This record gives sequence, C-alpha cells and structure tokens, in this order.
Amino acid sequence: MKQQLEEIRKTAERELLAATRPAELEELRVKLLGKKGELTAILKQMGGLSAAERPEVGRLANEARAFIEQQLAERGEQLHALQTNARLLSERLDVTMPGTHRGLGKKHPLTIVLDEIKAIFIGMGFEIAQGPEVELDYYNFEALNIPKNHPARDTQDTFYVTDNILLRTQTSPMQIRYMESHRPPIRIIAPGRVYRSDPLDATHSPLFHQIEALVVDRGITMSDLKGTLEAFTKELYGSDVKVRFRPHHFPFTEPSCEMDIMCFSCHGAGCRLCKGEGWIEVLGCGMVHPKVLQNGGVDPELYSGFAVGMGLERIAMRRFNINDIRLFYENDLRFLNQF
Ligand code: 2NL
Repeated sequence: MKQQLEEIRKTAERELLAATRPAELEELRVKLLGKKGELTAILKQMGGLSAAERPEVGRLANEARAFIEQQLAERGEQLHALQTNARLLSERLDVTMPGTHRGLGKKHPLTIVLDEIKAIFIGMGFEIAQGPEVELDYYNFEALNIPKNHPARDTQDTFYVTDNILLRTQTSPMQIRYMESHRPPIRIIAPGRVYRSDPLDATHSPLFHQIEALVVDRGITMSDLKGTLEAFTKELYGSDVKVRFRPHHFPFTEPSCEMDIMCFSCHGAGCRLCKGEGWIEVLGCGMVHPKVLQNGGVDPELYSGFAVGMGLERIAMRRFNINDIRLFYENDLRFLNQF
C-alpha cells in the first residue's frame, strides 16, 4: 500500500507537469482525489490493515493528498500565467504603426461658391428658402407673369411631367410659395437645381443651379436693389470691383436690369475674356412686378420689392477659370481634387 501511494504520488507529479490546459488539471483532480479516484480507492482498503499499520498508511495517504492538492494549485497558477502571457502576446498592438490612410473628401467647386454666396446674404439678414424641383406650371410660369403663350416658355424649353406639372426652370417658384406663407418684411435667397431641355455642351447643361434673392417690405426702392447688390458683389469679387446696371426686360420685374462687373482682366478696355466688352454680365434683377406681388398674396399698394437671379455655374466657372460646364457633373477626381 505504501508503495502504491508512492506510485500515485509520482505518477500524479508527472501527469500534472504534462497538463497544458486547466481542463486537464480538473480531469486529473477527479482521477486522483475524486470520490472514485485512486487515493479514495486506497483509503477504502485501509480497513484491511492492522492497527499498527493503519496510522502510518493514514499519514502517508494524507501527505499524498496534501502533496497532490498543492501541486494542482501550483500547476493551475502556472497554466493561468502561461495563458495570460500567450494572450497578451497574440493581442499585442503596435500603436506606433502608421494608420490606414483614408482620403479626405473636399467641397465641390459649386458648393464652395454657393456657401460663400449664402454666407454673404445671411450676413445681410436673409434667410434660405427651399421648395420642390417638380413644380406646378402655376408657380413656375403663371404666377410669375409668364402667361401660356409667352415666348419665355418656348425659349426655356421646359421638361413637362404632365400638362401642368414640370421640372422647375428657375428658382422663382420657391419665392412665390414663400410670399404665400409669410408676411413682409421678406428677405430670402432661394438656391437650387433648375432644369431646361438644352443639349449638353461646354456652356449648357439640362440641369444647372440658380440663386435668386427676394426682398419685400414697405418702401423698398431701386436704391435698395443697387446698394444690396453692390455690397454683395464687393464681398464676392473683392472691394475694388466696379459694377454697372443696364436696362433689360423680364416678365416678373418692372423695371428690370442686368448687372455687369468691370472685366478684371482688362479693366474695361476690352479683351478676350469679356469678348471685347470691357464688362462681364453677372446677374439679372429688377423691382418685383405688382402682379407678381399680388400672386404671392402681397398687396402692391402697401409693399414693394426687388428680386435678383444668377447662375451658380457661370459664377464658379469665372472664379476658377473653368471652360467646360460638364466638368461640374462628371465627378472626375482629377478635377475635384484641385479645389
Ligand atoms: C437671371 C435673371 C431674375 C428674378 C430673377 C424674380 C422672382 C420673383 C419675383 C420677381 Cl418671385 N423676380 N426673380 C428677377 C429678375 C431676374 O433672374 O438672369 N437669372 C439667371
């Protein structure tokens, strides 16, 4: 029996050292110390021993149990430490390694110019109006004093959805809607996409962008129009810019004019950039036609207003010296990365 105990102790030591996982240690604990374990089996046989032998074997058995328990605990700690080290190694992360490069996005050139224009008008107390791109004929033409047989409807080559629904050809319908739902004083800009059935070439696109401005209040005059536009233009093009207003015609304004800036290349002498004119056309504007005020629910006897319309692409093309409008819509990164 003594020999058996010695044997168990030795085998246990060997097996415990060979164990590499905590689960194996648990199996060994059951095999050696459990109710049906090897040590218990020996203790059960102690009844057959003589009274003289029993204390000695009992002591040895207890020692063997204590030894095995201690070994189990030690090996358990070792395995735990080994596992932790292995995990730390495998999960190690070098925080000094360079990160994955994610290309930074940029603002589209049209957005750059639009944001600037918005900021200038917001600085003058304007708000930004929004409205549908699919519009009623009424808001796009009728309310703007462009009747059914007016030539503007032909020249604007409209995309019709049905007889009285269309893709807006100008941003003005947003302003009619705004007048309908707001009382003066009104100071808004209405930027957005507009659509005209023009074939795509270097200077025309069936989709482009306009920005319109509308001011309605008591006593608004042509001086307010000129002062506001001169301040706007100086912010956009620089304080030394020279502007001039030429008479023009629009159905929705009376009187109407176009505003030019002096050519920044030849300073009025005439060159290729301004096609010999010395001046470059920038926008159209005028005093809102009384009928248009009335269509917006504003009493033209009490109120007057001015309105402005400009093309975003043309402004951006001049600003960045771009000679083909199609570049704005192709999303070629070689183009977009230049801004
Ligand atoms: C241009 C000229 C213009 C307007 C747009 C407008 C809007 C309302 C009432 C009166 Cl609600 N007028 N808009 C006025 C004058 C000119 O646009 O050359 N645009 C690119």
